[in-house]
Amino acid sequence: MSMVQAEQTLQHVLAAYDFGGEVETVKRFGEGHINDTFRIEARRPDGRLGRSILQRVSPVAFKEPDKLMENIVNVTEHLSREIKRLGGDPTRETLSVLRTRDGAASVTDSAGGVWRAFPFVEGTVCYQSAETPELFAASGRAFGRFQRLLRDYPAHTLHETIPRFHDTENRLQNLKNAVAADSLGRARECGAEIDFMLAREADCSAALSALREGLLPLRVTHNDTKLNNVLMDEKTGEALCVIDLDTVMPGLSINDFGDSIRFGANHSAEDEPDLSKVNLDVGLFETYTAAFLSEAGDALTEAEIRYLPWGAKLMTLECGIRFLTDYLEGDVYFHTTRPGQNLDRTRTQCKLVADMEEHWDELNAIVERYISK
Ligand code: ADP
Ligand code: GN1
Ligand code: MG
Repeated sequence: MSMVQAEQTLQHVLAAYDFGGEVETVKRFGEGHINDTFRIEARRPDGRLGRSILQRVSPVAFKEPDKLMENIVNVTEHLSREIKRLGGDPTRETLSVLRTRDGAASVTDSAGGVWRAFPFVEGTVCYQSAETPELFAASGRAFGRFQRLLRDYPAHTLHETIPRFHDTENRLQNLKNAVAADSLGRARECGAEIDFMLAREADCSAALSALREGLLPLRVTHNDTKLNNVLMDEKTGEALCVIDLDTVMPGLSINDFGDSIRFGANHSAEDEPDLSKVNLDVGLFETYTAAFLSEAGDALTEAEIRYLPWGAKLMTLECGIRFLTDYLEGDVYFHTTRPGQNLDRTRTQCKLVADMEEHWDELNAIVERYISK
């Protein structure tokens, strides 16, 4: 799309909404890997600036955006009711979908792109790494609470917005296919990483087998529980609002726990090229476990708690598999800002998996302390 076309598209989308006044600025915003996110500033009649988030839903990731929006509307309405019932402030503690002038949950541009908007949650900060253990604990309470607030929501009524999203067995198969195709001739650069993943084929079935055997239940899960998918209160430092609800669907609670550990229980960026800086922090694992279970605890079964370390390892392994697949396929899924970024991301995940394996007994001993407490 040319710049002129892009500008026209944006104008068409902006016109569909009442942002509370005349739109003054539209700025790319945030560091998400998937959607195109903009911050809108509009001048209100009282002279103050009102802000909103406008996003184009990624067409690569999400094939059925209408169903995705139906999930988000229903889940945020449920969250809003629950938060109100508990005496909280739903305008800050959950996202809510901003309707178009026609009352729709999204607007489609002439190229078929689907856009939606949310009120900007003011007075919040979005962190890219767990700068302090307190911050990481706060995110654990937020995702634990998310799990608890949705415990009575009928999971089967949610659409699967990305089929087989955390189907690690299938993710490995996709990697094998990408290696076989090797469409860009990149496989020779990443032999060690490919071997690392293939050597863990049996692991890829650990949680799925437990699900098939009825040991782990299907729940309403977020499925993308990175620290940067929760907004922190600027004043109190407490986690306020869980965002990025595109992948809310039936899933495993251990994966929500695990993806947070993957991203946050270390002190390096996801794409850190210097692997000597990439280490699992067992203390942060413990911190997050305590925080997550303090909110989600009684909503989870003993088996779910026992499987939490598997959630951490599998989410990290799976994410590495996905980064590597995308690297081999030409970086078509995850946003990249430099060459080799998806390979660096793959390598950090391999290093973290190796660390988890090294500390496996310790991780299991930590979660064991929360069983029947
Ligand atoms: P992606 O799927 O691409 O990660 P997100 O929905 O997570 O997209 O949004 C990207 C970034 O935009 C977030 O990390 C956050 O910084 C910011 N953001 C999203 N929604 C809001 C909101 N309602 N209020 C304030 N910031 C937001
Ligand atoms: C993507 O959208 P974002 O940046 O929060 C991805 C997650 C990955 C993550 C890796 C819909 O998350 O699954 O774990 O990147 N989201 C989707 O950083 O694929
Ligand atoms: Mg995000």
